[in-house]
Amino acid sequence: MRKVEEFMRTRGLEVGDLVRITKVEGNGRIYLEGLVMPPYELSPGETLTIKLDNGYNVGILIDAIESVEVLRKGGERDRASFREVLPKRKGLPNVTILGTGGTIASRIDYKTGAVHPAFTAEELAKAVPEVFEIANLTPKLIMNILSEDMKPTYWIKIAKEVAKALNGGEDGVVIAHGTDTMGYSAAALSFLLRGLNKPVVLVGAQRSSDRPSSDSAMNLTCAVKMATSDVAEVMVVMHGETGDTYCLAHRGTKVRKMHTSRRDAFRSINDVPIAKIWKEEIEFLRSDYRKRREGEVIVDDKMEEKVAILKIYPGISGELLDFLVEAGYKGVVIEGTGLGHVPQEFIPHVQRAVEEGVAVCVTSQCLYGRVNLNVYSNGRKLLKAGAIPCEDMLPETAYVKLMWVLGHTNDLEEVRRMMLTNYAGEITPYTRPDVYLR
Ligand code: DAS
Repeated sequence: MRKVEEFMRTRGLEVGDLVRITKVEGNGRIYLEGLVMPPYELSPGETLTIKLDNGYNVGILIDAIESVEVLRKGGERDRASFREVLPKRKGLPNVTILGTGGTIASRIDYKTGAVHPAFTAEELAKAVPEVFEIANLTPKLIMNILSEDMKPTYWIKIAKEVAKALNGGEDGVVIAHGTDTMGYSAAALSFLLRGLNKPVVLVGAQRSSDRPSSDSAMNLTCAVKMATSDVAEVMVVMHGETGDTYCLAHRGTKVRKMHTSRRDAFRSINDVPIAKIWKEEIEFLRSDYRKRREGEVIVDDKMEEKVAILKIYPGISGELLDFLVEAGYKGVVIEGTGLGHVPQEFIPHVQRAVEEGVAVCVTSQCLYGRVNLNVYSNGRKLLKAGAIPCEDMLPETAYVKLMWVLGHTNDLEEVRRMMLTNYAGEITPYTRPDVYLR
């Protein structure tokens, strides 16, 4: 038995107990109060973990603990084993949490220091007891991967699990997901889930749940809160600023991870976030979101996977596009410069691709603003070559949308019509000046 289990056993400590700990620090003492958390299997077992009132988890070396006072024994709910599904509380909404992996569901492997997907959805939900005050949770682990390993076939699997939960009567679904490709998955689910009638919220973390600075507790709490709202859209909920003050709910087709490590890495691009969320309340930032309604969610899972994104850069050779055409790719999203431009010697390669039936869509690597191929001569030539300008769509949203559109048709005029149809807020009618770097 590890030191932490022995320590808890001999002092009669149980998960969920509210304790005050006296810790020896240098020549002095410090006092910490919090909820006893379950020891992490992967740790050496030298520390007792408690959850402070602000949601942070703190590991305290057993050897530095002078005394522990139990202020309140944990309730049955806190002691529930990781394998139990909690009894439903009358009057609370029902939310399914689908686990797919990522940092939010990971912990540090103390042997190697690497972060590994480890939590089951149950453990994730139980690691943040406050979420049980917001909704009855039904956790379900559907995969356990880092999101850089996400695939279109996994998007379809997730969409089917979401539809099953919502059509089965759940009031909302939360998807615990890695942050690296969360924007892609949020966009994909926005197109795959037709007739969406309840909230679907993707949530992740920039710090693993077993680190004191973890953002997972607040992100998960705000995500569950948003899943009980009347927004019938696919959203991403993550920190709205670096401090533990509020989260933002972003529209799934307009959100992007814009920083490698900041807790507020996710930003709405060319759009206003749907809401600010605190643990207790939601402040809507707009009213034109799709509202909760009756009905059945359908998974429209036809997707063409032979689609690529090609970022334009000085000196790029058109042969890269030729390679994609010869490799049988059916669609290419060009991340053009500025208003959506490519070098003029690239344009004949676009023409050839279109003539061979490949859909070539144009977005901008500026991310903010919208493409306009009518301003400069190279843009006009690109239009003439048959390229499809994609308004203010993010490149990754256009990529996912083109996969979904090409799953339905390979007639290039129909592809153009569908790419320029607004299905899930991916295209805004005009670009608001106040959304730049908001
Ligand atoms: N590797 C990252 C991912 O799974 C970790 C994370 O940020 O969740 O997206």
